[in-house]
Amino acid sequence: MSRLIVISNRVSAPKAKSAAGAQGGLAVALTAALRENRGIWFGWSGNECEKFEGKLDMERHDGVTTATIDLERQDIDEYYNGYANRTLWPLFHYRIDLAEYERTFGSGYERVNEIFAETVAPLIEPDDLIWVHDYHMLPLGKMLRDRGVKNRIGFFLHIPWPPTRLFVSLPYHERLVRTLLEYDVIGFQTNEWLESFLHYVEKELGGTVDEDGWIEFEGRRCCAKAFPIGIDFDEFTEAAEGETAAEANRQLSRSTLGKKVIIGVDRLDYSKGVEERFQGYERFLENNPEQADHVVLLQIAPPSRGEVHTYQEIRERLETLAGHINGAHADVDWVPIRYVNQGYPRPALAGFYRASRIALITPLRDGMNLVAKEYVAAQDPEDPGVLILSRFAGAAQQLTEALLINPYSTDEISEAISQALAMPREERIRRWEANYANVRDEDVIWWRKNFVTALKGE
Ligand code: ADQ
Repeated sequence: MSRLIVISNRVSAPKAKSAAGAQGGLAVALTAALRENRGIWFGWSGNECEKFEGKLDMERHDGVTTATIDLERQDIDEYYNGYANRTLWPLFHYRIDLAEYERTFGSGYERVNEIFAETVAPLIEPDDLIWVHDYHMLPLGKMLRDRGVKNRIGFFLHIPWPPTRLFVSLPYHERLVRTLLEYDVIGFQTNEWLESFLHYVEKELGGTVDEDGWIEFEGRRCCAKAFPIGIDFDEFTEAAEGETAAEANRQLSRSTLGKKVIIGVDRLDYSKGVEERFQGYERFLENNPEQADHVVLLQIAPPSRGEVHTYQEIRERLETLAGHINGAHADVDWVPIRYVNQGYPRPALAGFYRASRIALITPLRDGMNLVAKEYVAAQDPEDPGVLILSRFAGAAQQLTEALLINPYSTDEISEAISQALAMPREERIRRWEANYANVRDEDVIWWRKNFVTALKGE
Protein backbone atom coordinates (compact mmCIF):
# COMPACT_ATOMS: atom_id res chain seq x y z
CA MET A 1 0.00 0.00 0.00
CA SER A 2 1.32 3.45 -0.88
CA ARG A 3 2.14 5.89 1.91
CA LEU A 4 0.43 9.24 2.16
CA ILE A 5 2.51 12.38 2.58
CA VAL A 6 0.43 15.33 3.73
CA ILE A 7 1.98 18.77 3.35
CA SER A 8 0.39 21.84 4.90
CA ASN A 9 1.51 25.12 6.40
CA ARG A 10 0.95 23.98 9.98
CA VAL A 11 1.14 20.47 11.36
CA SER A 12 -1.07 19.32 14.17
CA ALA A 13 0.58 16.51 16.14
CA PRO A 14 -1.86 13.62 16.51
CA LYS A 15 -3.39 13.08 19.91
CA ALA A 16 -4.71 9.88 21.39
CA LYS A 17 -8.31 9.05 20.45
CA SER A 18 -9.45 10.02 23.92
CA ALA A 19 -8.08 13.53 23.39
CA ALA A 20 -9.30 13.87 19.81
CA GLY A 21 -11.85 16.50 20.77
CA ALA A 22 -9.01 18.94 21.23
CA GLN A 23 -7.92 18.63 17.61
CA GLY A 24 -9.31 20.37 14.53
CA GLY A 25 -11.61 18.33 12.30
CA LEU A 26 -9.10 18.48 9.50
CA ALA A 27 -6.36 17.23 11.79
CA VAL A 28 -8.53 14.34 12.91
CA ALA A 29 -9.39 13.35 9.34
CA LEU A 30 -5.85 13.60 8.10
CA THR A 31 -4.50 11.77 11.12
CA ALA A 32 -6.82 8.84 10.44
CA ALA A 33 -5.69 8.74 6.80
CA LEU A 34 -2.03 8.99 7.81
CA ARG A 35 -2.39 6.20 10.33
CA GLU A 36 -4.02 3.90 7.77
CA ASN A 37 -1.33 4.65 5.21
CA ARG A 38 1.82 4.81 7.40
CA GLY A 39 2.00 8.46 6.44
CA ILE A 40 4.07 11.53 7.15
CA TRP A 41 2.70 15.00 7.85
CA PHE A 42 5.11 17.73 6.87
CA GLY A 43 5.01 21.49 7.43
CA TRP A 44 6.04 24.46 9.50
CA SER A 45 6.26 23.93 13.27
CA GLY A 46 4.89 27.42 13.95
CA ASN A 47 8.23 28.25 15.62
CA GLU A 48 10.92 30.71 14.68
CA CYS A 49 14.62 29.97 14.37
CA GLU A 50 17.66 32.22 14.12
CA LYS A 51 18.97 30.63 10.93
CA PHE A 52 17.37 27.78 9.00
CA GLU A 53 19.99 25.22 8.06
CA GLY A 54 17.80 22.36 6.92
CA LYS A 55 16.97 20.98 10.37
CA LEU A 56 13.97 18.67 10.20
CA ASP A 57 12.25 17.60 13.39
CA MET A 58 10.77 14.11 12.97
CA GLU A 59 8.48 12.76 15.66
CA ARG A 60 6.19 9.81 15.95
CA HIS A 61 2.91 10.25 17.80
CA ASP A 62 0.20 7.66 17.99
CA GLY A 63 1.10 5.90 14.74
CA VAL A 64 1.79 9.02 12.67
CA THR A 65 5.10 10.62 11.80
CA THR A 66 5.26 14.40 11.79
CA ALA A 67 8.13 16.23 10.13
CA THR A 68 8.40 19.92 10.88
CA ILE A 69 10.80 22.77 10.26
CA ASP A 70 11.21 26.14 11.95
CA LEU A 71 11.32 29.32 9.86
CA GLU A 72 13.37 32.49 10.13
CA ARG A 73 11.67 35.77 11.16
CA GLN A 74 11.92 37.26 7.67
CA ASP A 75 10.40 34.11 6.15
CA ILE A 76 7.47 34.22 8.58
CA ASP A 77 6.89 37.91 7.84
CA GLU A 78 7.06 37.65 4.06
CA TYR A 79 5.61 34.21 3.40
CA TYR A 80 3.03 33.75 6.16
CA ASN A 81 2.02 37.20 7.46
CA GLY A 82 2.82 38.68 4.06
CA TYR A 83 1.96 36.85 0.84
CA ALA A 84 -0.34 34.20 2.36
CA ASN A 85 -2.34 36.41 4.71
CA ARG A 86 -2.05 39.91 3.25
CA THR A 87 -2.05 39.11 -0.45
CA LEU A 88 -3.73 35.78 -1.20
CA TRP A 89 -6.23 35.56 1.68
CA PRO A 90 -7.94 38.91 0.94
CA LEU A 91 -7.78 38.45 -2.83
CA PHE A 92 -9.23 34.93 -2.66
CA HIS A 93 -12.04 36.27 -0.44
CA TYR A 94 -12.81 38.91 -3.10
CA ARG A 95 -11.28 41.75 -1.03
CA ILE A 96 -8.94 43.30 -3.55
CA ASP A 97 -9.27 46.52 -1.53
CA LEU A 98 -7.33 44.79 1.28
CA ALA A 99 -4.86 42.82 -0.83
CA GLU A 100 -1.28 44.09 -0.60
CA TYR A 101 1.07 43.45 -3.49
CA GLU A 102 4.57 43.76 -2.09
CA ARG A 103 7.48 42.39 -4.09
CA THR A 104 9.18 41.08 -0.96
CA PHE A 105 6.05 39.10 -0.01
CA GLY A 106 6.05 37.31 -3.38
CA SER A 107 9.73 36.48 -3.23
CA GLY A 108 9.46 35.35 0.41
CA TYR A 109 6.55 33.07 -0.56
CA GLU A 110 8.54 31.46 -3.35
CA ARG A 111 11.62 31.16 -1.16
CA VAL A 112 9.75 29.38 1.64
CA ASN A 113 8.01 27.06 -0.81
CA GLU A 114 11.47 26.20 -2.18
CA ILE A 115 12.61 25.47 1.38
CA PHE A 116 9.61 23.18 1.91
CA ALA A 117 10.26 21.39 -1.39
CA GLU A 118 13.97 20.99 -0.70
CA THR A 119 13.36 19.61 2.78
CA VAL A 120 10.50 17.24 2.03
CA ALA A 121 11.75 15.85 -1.31
CA PRO A 122 14.32 13.46 0.26
CA LEU A 123 11.55 11.91 2.40
CA ILE A 124 9.49 10.90 -0.64
CA GLU A 125 9.57 7.28 -1.82
CA PRO A 126 8.54 6.26 -5.35
CA ASP A 127 5.05 4.94 -4.47
CA ASP A 128 4.03 7.71 -2.07
CA LEU A 129 0.90 9.75 -2.67
CA ILE A 130 1.44 13.42 -1.93
CA TRP A 131 -1.38 15.70 -0.78
CA VAL A 132 -0.65 19.41 -0.51
CA HIS A 133 -3.04 21.74 1.35
CA ASP A 134 -4.14 25.29 0.87
CA TYR A 135 -3.12 28.70 -0.35
CA HIS A 136 0.20 28.77 1.48
CA MET A 137 1.55 26.13 -0.85
CA LEU A 138 0.15 26.76 -4.32
CA PRO A 139 3.51 26.39 -6.15
CA LEU A 140 4.88 23.48 -4.12
CA GLY A 141 3.91 20.78 -6.62
CA LYS A 142 5.91 22.46 -9.38
CA MET A 143 8.90 22.84 -7.07
CA LEU A 144 8.75 19.13 -6.26
CA ARG A 145 8.54 18.32 -9.98
CA ASP A 146 11.64 20.48 -10.52
CA ARG A 147 13.41 18.19 -8.06
CA GLY A 148 12.47 15.12 -10.06
CA VAL A 149 9.45 14.00 -8.00
CA LYS A 150 7.29 11.95 -10.37
CA ASN A 151 4.73 10.74 -7.79
CA ARG A 152 1.08 11.58 -7.97
CA ILE A 153 0.58 14.92 -6.24
CA GLY A 154 -2.77 16.44 -5.33
CA PHE A 155 -3.69 19.89 -4.07
CA PHE A 156 -6.75 20.98 -2.09
CA LEU A 157 -7.73 24.61 -1.67
CA HIS A 158 -9.64 25.28 1.57
CA ILE A 159 -10.68 28.82 0.61
CA PRO A 160 -12.58 30.18 -2.42
CA TRP A 161 -11.03 30.68 -5.84
CA PRO A 162 -11.81 34.23 -7.00
CA PRO A 163 -13.48 35.17 -10.29
CA THR A 164 -11.04 35.78 -13.16
CA ARG A 165 -11.65 39.53 -13.26
CA LEU A 166 -10.44 39.79 -9.65
CA PHE A 167 -7.71 37.19 -9.86
CA VAL A 168 -5.95 38.98 -12.72
CA SER A 169 -5.21 41.87 -10.34
CA LEU A 170 -2.53 39.62 -8.81
CA PRO A 171 0.90 40.35 -10.30
CA TYR A 172 2.32 37.16 -11.91
CA HIS A 173 -1.08 35.44 -11.69
CA GLU A 174 -0.28 33.40 -14.77
CA ARG A 175 2.93 32.05 -13.27
CA LEU A 176 1.06 30.97 -10.15
CA VAL A 177 -1.64 29.07 -12.03
CA ARG A 178 0.90 27.41 -14.32
CA THR A 179 2.52 25.95 -11.20
CA LEU A 180 -0.86 24.59 -10.08
CA LEU A 181 -1.29 22.74 -13.33
CA GLU A 182 1.68 20.55 -12.35
CA TYR A 183 -0.54 18.75 -9.83
CA ASP A 184 -2.41 15.61 -10.88
CA VAL A 185 -5.56 16.57 -8.97
CA ILE A 186 -6.71 20.05 -7.95
CA GLY A 187 -9.58 20.10 -5.44
CA PHE A 188 -11.95 22.92 -4.52
CA GLN A 189 -14.67 23.17 -1.88
CA THR A 190 -17.54 23.90 -4.29
CA ASN A 191 -18.45 23.97 -7.96
CA GLU A 192 -18.51 27.75 -7.84
CA TRP A 193 -14.80 28.03 -7.02
CA LEU A 194 -14.05 25.21 -9.47
CA GLU A 195 -15.84 27.06 -12.26
CA SER A 196 -13.93 30.26 -11.52
CA PHE A 197 -10.66 28.35 -11.76
CA LEU A 198 -11.58 26.58 -15.00
CA HIS A 199 -12.76 29.87 -16.48
CA TYR A 200 -9.33 31.35 -15.78
CA VAL A 201 -7.54 28.34 -17.29
CA GLU A 202 -9.57 28.55 -20.49
CA LYS A 203 -9.79 32.31 -20.93
CA GLU A 204 -6.40 33.47 -19.69
CA LEU A 205 -4.15 30.49 -20.36
CA GLY A 206 -5.90 28.98 -23.37
CA GLY A 207 -6.08 25.53 -21.73
CA THR A 208 -8.87 23.15 -22.67
CA VAL A 209 -11.29 21.63 -20.17
CA ASP A 210 -13.58 18.67 -20.84
CA GLU A 211 -16.90 18.10 -19.10
CA ASP A 212 -15.35 15.82 -16.44
CA GLY A 213 -12.94 18.52 -15.33
CA TRP A 214 -9.88 17.21 -17.18
CA ILE A 215 -7.60 20.07 -18.11
CA GLU A 216 -5.14 19.88 -20.99
CA PHE A 217 -2.43 22.48 -21.07
CA GLU A 218 0.89 22.43 -22.90
CA GLY A 219 0.90 18.63 -23.15
CA ARG A 220 0.02 18.00 -19.52
CA ARG A 221 -3.27 16.65 -18.18
CA CYS A 222 -4.67 17.17 -14.71
CA CYS A 223 -8.05 16.84 -13.12
CA ALA A 224 -9.91 19.61 -11.24
CA LYS A 225 -12.96 18.77 -9.11
CA ALA A 226 -15.07 19.93 -6.19
CA PHE A 227 -14.64 17.96 -2.93
CA PRO A 228 -16.73 19.72 -0.26
CA ILE A 229 -15.14 19.20 3.14
CA GLY A 230 -17.22 17.95 6.07
CA ILE A 231 -16.82 17.69 9.83
CA ASP A 232 -15.68 14.64 11.75
CA PHE A 233 -19.29 13.69 12.36
CA ASP A 234 -18.75 10.73 14.70
CA GLU A 235 -16.24 12.52 16.86
CA PHE A 236 -18.34 15.68 17.01
CA THR A 237 -21.63 13.98 17.87
CA GLU A 238 -19.86 11.92 20.53
CA ALA A 239 -18.47 15.15 22.01
CA ALA A 240 -21.93 16.73 21.84
CA GLU A 241 -23.31 13.90 24.00
CA GLY A 242 -20.57 14.20 26.63
CA GLU A 243 -20.45 15.88 30.03
CA THR A 244 -18.43 18.95 28.91
CA ALA A 245 -21.07 19.74 26.30
CA ALA A 246 -23.90 19.18 28.79
CA GLU A 247 -22.23 21.49 31.32
CA ALA A 248 -21.65 24.20 28.67
CA ASN A 249 -25.30 23.86 27.62
CA ARG A 250 -26.50 24.23 31.22
CA GLN A 251 -24.16 27.15 31.88
CA LEU A 252 -25.41 29.11 28.86
CA SER A 253 -29.08 28.28 29.46
CA ARG A 254 -28.82 29.23 33.15
CA SER A 255 -27.14 32.52 32.49
CA THR A 256 -29.55 33.60 29.75
CA LEU A 257 -32.63 33.02 31.92
CA GLY A 258 -34.87 31.47 29.32
CA LYS A 259 -34.07 33.96 26.58
CA LYS A 260 -33.57 32.63 23.06
CA VAL A 261 -29.86 32.50 22.30
CA ILE A 262 -28.56 33.44 18.85
CA ILE A 263 -25.01 32.19 18.42
CA GLY A 264 -22.13 33.22 16.17
CA VAL A 265 -18.78 31.40 16.31
CA ASP A 266 -15.92 32.54 14.14
CA ARG A 267 -12.22 33.07 14.00
CA LEU A 268 -11.99 36.85 14.07
CA ASP A 269 -11.61 37.64 10.38
CA TYR A 270 -13.11 40.24 8.05
CA SER A 271 -14.32 37.48 5.71
CA LYS A 272 -16.70 36.22 8.41
CA GLY A 273 -19.04 39.24 8.19
CA VAL A 274 -19.30 39.74 11.96
CA GLU A 275 -19.74 43.52 11.67
CA GLU A 276 -22.55 43.11 9.15
CA ARG A 277 -24.07 40.48 11.45
CA PHE A 278 -24.08 42.87 14.40
CA GLN A 279 -25.71 45.51 12.21
CA GLY A 280 -28.36 43.04 11.04
CA TYR A 281 -29.04 42.08 14.65
CA GLU A 282 -29.34 45.73 15.64
CA ARG A 283 -31.84 46.22 12.80
CA PHE A 284 -33.83 43.33 14.27
CA LEU A 285 -33.80 44.97 17.72
CA GLU A 286 -34.98 48.26 16.23
CA ASN A 287 -37.71 46.68 14.12
CA ASN A 288 -38.97 44.37 16.88
CA PRO A 289 -38.74 46.25 20.18
CA GLU A 290 -41.34 43.94 21.77
CA GLN A 291 -39.08 40.92 21.12
CA ALA A 292 -35.80 42.59 21.91
CA ASP A 293 -35.29 41.46 25.48
CA HIS A 294 -36.36 37.89 24.65
CA VAL A 295 -33.15 37.25 22.74
CA VAL A 296 -29.42 37.50 23.29
CA LEU A 297 -26.64 37.27 20.72
CA LEU A 298 -23.60 35.30 21.89
CA GLN A 299 -20.66 36.00 19.59
CA ILE A 300 -17.57 33.90 20.17
CA ALA A 301 -14.64 35.24 18.16
CA PRO A 302 -11.06 34.72 19.34
CA PRO A 303 -8.51 36.95 17.65
CA SER A 304 -6.50 35.38 14.84
CA ARG A 305 -3.41 36.49 12.92
CA GLY A 306 -2.63 39.14 15.51
CA GLU A 307 0.53 40.17 13.68
CA VAL A 308 -1.42 41.46 10.69
CA HIS A 309 -2.61 45.04 11.10
CA THR A 310 -6.01 44.54 9.40
CA TYR A 311 -6.90 42.02 12.07
CA GLN A 312 -6.14 44.48 14.86
CA GLU A 313 -8.40 46.97 13.10
CA ILE A 314 -11.33 44.63 12.75
CA ARG A 315 -11.03 43.69 16.40
CA GLU A 316 -11.24 47.34 17.40
CA ARG A 317 -14.15 48.04 15.08
CA LEU A 318 -16.12 45.10 16.44
CA GLU A 319 -15.50 46.08 20.04
CA THR A 320 -16.71 49.59 19.27
CA LEU A 321 -19.79 48.34 17.43
CA ALA A 322 -20.74 45.83 20.14
CA GLY A 323 -20.25 48.57 22.75
CA HIS A 324 -22.42 50.95 20.75
CA ILE A 325 -25.26 48.42 20.30
CA ASN A 326 -25.14 47.39 23.94
CA GLY A 327 -25.06 51.04 25.04
CA ALA A 328 -28.03 51.93 22.89
CA HIS A 329 -30.26 48.94 23.70
CA ALA A 330 -29.26 47.37 27.03
CA ASP A 331 -31.41 47.45 30.12
CA VAL A 332 -30.49 46.93 33.77
CA ASP A 333 -31.13 43.19 33.47
CA TRP A 334 -30.32 42.56 29.80
CA VAL A 335 -27.42 43.11 27.42
CA PRO A 336 -28.17 42.36 23.74
CA ILE A 337 -24.69 41.16 22.69
CA ARG A 338 -22.28 39.00 24.63
CA TYR A 339 -19.06 39.32 22.74
CA VAL A 340 -16.43 36.82 23.85
CA ASN A 341 -12.87 37.09 22.59
CA GLN A 342 -11.70 33.58 23.35
CA GLY A 343 -11.81 30.16 21.75
CA TYR A 344 -13.46 27.12 23.32
CA PRO A 345 -12.75 23.42 22.91
CA ARG A 346 -15.20 21.77 20.58
CA PRO A 347 -17.12 19.80 23.21
CA ALA A 348 -17.97 23.11 24.91
CA LEU A 349 -18.89 24.68 21.57
CA ALA A 350 -21.19 21.72 20.93
CA GLY A 351 -23.00 22.49 24.20
CA PHE A 352 -23.34 26.17 23.31
CA TYR A 353 -24.68 25.25 19.87
CA ARG A 354 -27.31 22.99 21.39
CA ALA A 355 -28.40 25.67 23.83
CA SER A 356 -28.90 28.16 20.96
CA ARG A 357 -32.21 28.54 19.15
CA ILE A 358 -30.51 30.21 16.17
CA ALA A 359 -27.03 30.13 14.60
CA LEU A 360 -26.22 33.30 12.71
CA ILE A 361 -23.42 32.42 10.31
CA THR A 362 -22.96 35.22 7.85
CA PRO A 363 -19.56 35.16 6.12
CA LEU A 364 -19.20 37.57 3.22
CA ARG A 365 -17.24 34.81 1.48
CA ASP A 366 -16.12 31.47 2.92
CA GLY A 367 -14.57 28.38 1.35
CA MET A 368 -16.89 26.10 3.34
CA ASN A 369 -17.57 27.16 6.97
CA LEU A 370 -17.52 24.14 9.20
CA VAL A 371 -19.17 25.97 12.09
CA ALA A 372 -22.46 25.77 10.16
CA LYS A 373 -22.12 21.99 9.93
CA GLU A 374 -21.13 21.68 13.58
CA TYR A 375 -24.21 23.65 14.62
CA VAL A 376 -26.46 21.26 12.68
CA ALA A 377 -24.72 18.19 14.11
CA ALA A 378 -25.13 19.43 17.71
CA GLN A 379 -28.91 19.98 17.66
CA ASP A 380 -31.52 18.14 19.70
CA PRO A 381 -33.52 16.12 17.12
CA GLU A 382 -36.75 16.74 19.06
CA ASP A 383 -36.29 20.49 19.24
CA PRO A 384 -33.63 21.66 16.78
CA GLY A 385 -32.56 25.24 16.29
CA VAL A 386 -32.55 27.19 13.04
CA LEU A 387 -29.47 27.82 10.94
CA ILE A 388 -29.30 31.24 9.28
CA LEU A 389 -26.53 30.97 6.73
CA SER A 390 -24.89 33.28 4.25
CA ARG A 391 -25.48 32.24 0.67
CA PHE A 392 -21.79 33.08 0.09
CA ALA A 393 -20.49 30.31 2.37
CA GLY A 394 -19.49 27.11 0.56
CA ALA A 395 -21.72 25.25 3.05
CA ALA A 396 -24.80 26.93 1.51
CA GLN A 397 -24.45 24.60 -1.50
CA GLN A 398 -25.10 21.61 0.76
CA LEU A 399 -27.19 23.00 3.64
CA THR A 400 -29.98 24.14 1.39
CA GLU A 401 -32.64 23.95 4.13
CA ALA A 402 -30.94 26.68 6.16
CA LEU A 403 -32.45 30.15 5.94
CA LEU A 404 -30.11 31.45 3.26
CA ILE A 405 -29.47 35.18 3.37
CA ASN A 406 -27.38 37.88 1.76
CA PRO A 407 -24.97 38.88 4.55
CA TYR A 408 -24.61 42.42 3.19
CA SER A 409 -28.31 43.08 3.77
CA THR A 410 -29.18 44.14 7.32
CA ASP A 411 -32.87 43.77 6.43
CA GLU A 412 -32.46 40.18 5.30
CA ILE A 413 -30.60 39.30 8.49
CA SER A 414 -33.24 41.01 10.60
CA GLU A 415 -36.13 39.29 8.78
CA ALA A 416 -34.43 35.88 8.98
CA ILE A 417 -34.09 36.28 12.76
CA SER A 418 -37.82 37.07 13.01
CA GLN A 419 -38.68 34.10 10.79
CA ALA A 420 -36.45 31.75 12.79
CA LEU A 421 -37.93 32.86 16.13
CA ALA A 422 -41.45 32.30 14.86
CA MET A 423 -40.72 29.03 13.06
CA PRO A 424 -42.98 26.17 14.20
CA ARG A 425 -41.28 23.09 15.62
CA GLU A 426 -42.41 20.87 12.69
CA GLU A 427 -40.73 23.16 10.19
CA ARG A 428 -37.59 23.37 12.31
CA ILE A 429 -37.43 19.57 12.42
CA ARG A 430 -38.08 19.20 8.69
CA ARG A 431 -35.36 21.67 7.73
CA TRP A 432 -32.91 20.30 10.28
CA GLU A 433 -33.40 16.67 9.15
CA ALA A 434 -32.45 17.50 5.58
CA ASN A 435 -29.35 19.44 6.64
CA TYR A 436 -28.42 16.81 9.21
CA ALA A 437 -28.49 14.00 6.62
CA ASN A 438 -26.00 15.93 4.54
CA VAL A 439 -23.67 16.71 7.46
CA ARG A 440 -23.75 13.03 8.52
CA ASP A 441 -23.30 11.48 5.06
CA GLU A 442 -20.79 13.92 3.58
CA ASP A 443 -18.44 14.07 6.53
CA VAL A 444 -14.69 14.57 6.62
CA ILE A 445 -13.96 10.87 6.13
CA TRP A 446 -16.14 10.88 2.99
CA TRP A 447 -14.26 13.95 1.77
CA ARG A 448 -10.86 12.46 2.43
CA LYS A 449 -11.73 9.15 0.76
CA ASN A 450 -13.05 10.92 -2.33
CA PHE A 451 -9.94 13.01 -2.62
CA VAL A 452 -7.52 10.13 -2.06
CA THR A 453 -9.41 8.00 -4.60
CA ALA A 454 -9.02 10.77 -7.17
CA LEU A 455 -5.37 11.18 -6.20
CA LYS A 456 -4.74 7.49 -6.80
CA GLY A 457 -6.25 8.01 -10.25
CA GLU A 458 -8.98 5.41 -9.59
P1 ADQ B 1 -11.70 28.74 8.95
O1 ADQ B 1 -11.72 30.04 8.24
O2 ADQ B 1 -10.87 28.69 10.19
O3 ADQ B 1 -11.20 27.58 7.97
P2 ADQ B 1 -14.34 27.32 9.68
O4 ADQ B 1 -14.51 26.27 8.67
O5 ADQ B 1 -15.63 28.02 9.96
O6 ADQ B 1 -13.29 28.44 9.32
O7 ADQ B 1 -13.85 26.74 11.10
C1 ADQ B 1 -12.90 25.75 11.20
C2 ADQ B 1 -12.87 25.19 12.63
O8 ADQ B 1 -12.48 26.19 13.57
C3 ADQ B 1 -14.22 24.65 13.10
O9 ADQ B 1 -14.02 23.33 13.52
C4 ADQ B 1 -14.63 25.54 14.26
O10 ADQ B 1 -15.25 24.88 15.32
C5 ADQ B 1 -13.32 26.14 14.72
N1 ADQ B 1 -13.62 27.50 15.21
C6 ADQ B 1 -14.01 28.55 14.47
N2 ADQ B 1 -14.26 29.63 15.28
C7 ADQ B 1 -14.02 29.22 16.53
C8 ADQ B 1 -14.11 29.86 17.82
N3 ADQ B 1 -14.54 31.10 17.94
N4 ADQ B 1 -13.79 29.12 18.91
C9 ADQ B 1 -13.39 27.86 18.78
N5 ADQ B 1 -13.30 27.21 17.61
C10 ADQ B 1 -13.61 27.87 16.50
C11 ADQ B 1 -10.78 27.45 6.60
C12 ADQ B 1 -11.69 28.09 5.55
C13 ADQ B 1 -13.10 27.54 5.70
C14 ADQ B 1 -13.09 26.03 5.62
C15 ADQ B 1 -12.04 25.42 6.55
C16 ADQ B 1 -11.87 23.92 6.33
O11 ADQ B 1 -11.70 29.51 5.68
O12 ADQ B 1 -13.94 28.09 4.68
O13 ADQ B 1 -14.37 25.53 6.00
O14 ADQ B 1 -10.77 26.03 6.34
O15 ADQ B 1 -11.59 23.61 4.98
